Amino acid sequence: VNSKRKPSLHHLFSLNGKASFLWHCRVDKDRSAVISDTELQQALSNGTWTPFNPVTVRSIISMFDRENKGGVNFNEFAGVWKYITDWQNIFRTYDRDNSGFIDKNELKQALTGFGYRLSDQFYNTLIEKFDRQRKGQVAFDDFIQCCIVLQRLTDVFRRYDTDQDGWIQVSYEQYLSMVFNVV
Ligand SMILES: [Ca+2]
Ligand SMILES: [Ca+2]
Ligand SMILES: [Ca+2]
Repeated sequence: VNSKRKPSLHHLFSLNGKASFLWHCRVDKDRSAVISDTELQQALSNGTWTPFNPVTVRSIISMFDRENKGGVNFNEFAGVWKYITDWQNIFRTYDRDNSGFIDKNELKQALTGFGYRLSDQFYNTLIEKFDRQRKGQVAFDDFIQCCIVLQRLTDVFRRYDTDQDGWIQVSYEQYLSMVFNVV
């Protein structure tokens, strides 16, 4: 019934000029001047009634948390907000049928648009890995997570694939270093 609900920031931030006020009142619930994972998670919607993927929340917070304080301050939060809004626009662009989910074909179009060249079979693997709700397609939060992980893994691979032919040969310890860069 609610599959048509669109991902949103719960309309917290529709008024730019009021962002600071709203930030203090609505997102930073404990008034600590730092937005924690839990506080951000509560401010976000994935378009379904399930809680926003905590792994995605952690990925985003750690991306903007420059001092490793386990959350983001007001300035950093502006970056978080823009990042999520950008993803929201991307998600809406590729959710062609407006279903509130990205299915395999939509994912293929999105990732191809980002420059990835992946086989049809690998898209099944991606959906299987990131479809937290077991619907055969991915919600907003899982879509972001899929793209973040794919980009991290690709970046590490590229560092080793110096001739850019899509093949690498790595030793055991190089392999461990590659994995440590991602996990
Ligand atoms: Ca707080
Ligand atoms: Ca869709
Ligand atoms: Ca190579």
